Amino acid sequence: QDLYESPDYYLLDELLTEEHKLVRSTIRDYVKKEISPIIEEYAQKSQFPRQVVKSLGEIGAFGPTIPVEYGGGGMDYISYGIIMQELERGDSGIRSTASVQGSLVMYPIYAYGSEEQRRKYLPKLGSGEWLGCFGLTEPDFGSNPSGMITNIKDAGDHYILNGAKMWISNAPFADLAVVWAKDEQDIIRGMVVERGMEGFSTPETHNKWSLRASATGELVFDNVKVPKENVFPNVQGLKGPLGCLNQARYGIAWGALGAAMDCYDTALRYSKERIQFDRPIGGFQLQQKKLAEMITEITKGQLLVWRLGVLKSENRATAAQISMAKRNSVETALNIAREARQMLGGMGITGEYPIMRHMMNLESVVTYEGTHDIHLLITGMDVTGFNAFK
Ligand code: TGC
Ligand code: FAD
Repeated sequence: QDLYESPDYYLLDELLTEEHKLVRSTIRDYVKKEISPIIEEYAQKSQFPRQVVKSLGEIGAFGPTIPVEYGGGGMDYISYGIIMQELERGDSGIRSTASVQGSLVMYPIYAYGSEEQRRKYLPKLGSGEWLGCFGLTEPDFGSNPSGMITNIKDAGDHYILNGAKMWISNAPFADLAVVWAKDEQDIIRGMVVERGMEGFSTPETHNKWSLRASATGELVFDNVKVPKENVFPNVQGLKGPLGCLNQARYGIAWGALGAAMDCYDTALRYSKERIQFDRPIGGFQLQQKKLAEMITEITKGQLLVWRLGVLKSENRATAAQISMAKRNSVETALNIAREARQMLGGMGITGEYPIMRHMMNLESVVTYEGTHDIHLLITGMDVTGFNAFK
């Protein structure tokens, strides 16, 4: 990894500012020193490296676009994308931890929360002192979160929360959860539920073959008393959680390309070193075809996310544009991971190389934050005007 440089076939570095490049080298250095040496072992053991929460906070990976006064980084969306790209070059699970904390926990508190909520939670989340999680998905409502049954009932100065969330990243170690639940008028409301509140538990989900270095769990609410001041005052309805997903999906669009770059880089190096039939396998046309297609798709993806980043920084990116980029980057990365794994032959299935880990991780990435098919239908709806969901 010492020599690592991200592929730049179309001289895209010329589109980046000095600040963008500084952000990239800072995160790249961090991944090289703190993530790459340990990640394979944690993934093999299926353990979350808890120590990264603090260090991710220290390097500014949490809430890069949130204003500095609230504990964020005050950066633009290209910087945010670059951070996600570099983290996911290390591991999708590490990027997940940062995505959830920044886009799904800090963002809603910042965008929908009261001033008191912002001041109370954001600095500690930004620094990594606290870890958060985001509860939208339920056992019976994944792609269609509007059907959720988790609910709150008014009880004077507090609400009583009941229900359960499933597949929640960071849940087992989270200090707090941003939870979406229906009120008595059937309106979706967002709130902060803190660890330690009576009736709130977070059992871990075991036996995953994917994102093994990221902790996943349930959120179970059994008559939890949630103070009214913990409910977000500034949003109601499904657009609340979906607005957070726009932030996280944008980061994934950059992040998945990071995983793709690592697979490509690994396969390219291997193809130059591995001798079969008395020559490097990179000299065979079929291997070159794979590499040529990989770098083509990475380059197309880079252009797409860069342009999306510009639009996002100007507050002009639509949800449908973000959806397209998430789907395209993850599909690109999955295809590249599968081809790259084959290029390494038997070595490709071992933990000596990162490709199989990326490949398995990406099976979650293509599913969460809206599955590949859901994103196809979002684009389909956008271009035809017909809603396939209703
Ligand atoms: P629909 O009737 O279309 O919309 C309801 C309201 O929401 C608004 N809206 C959006 N607002 C902001 N951003 C978006 N992307 C939005 N999409 C829709 C819409 O305008 C409407 O507003 P209003 O004011 O009219 O009420 O909703 P629907 O029930 O038909 O569902 C649409 C659908 C299927 C696209 C949506 O529900 C969806 O995206 N489903 C996928 C679910 C999903 O992505 N779940 C992710 C869970 S979190 C997660 O996976 C974290 S993994 C993190 C990690 O580890 O990195
Ligand atoms: P389902 O919705 O049951 O979908 C099953 C299949 O049906 C999919 O192929 C889907 O594309 C297809 N399908 C569904 N509806 C349609 C349709 N209308 N047309 C065509 N095909 C359709 N959620 C959170 O809230 N917070 C988290 O932090 C979080 N982290 C996660 C971490 C991991 C590791 C995983 C795997 C998931 C996580 N999720 C999280 C949940 C994730 O968002 C859901 O898994 C995802 O939205 C899909 O829901 P589902 O699994 O219930 O699949």
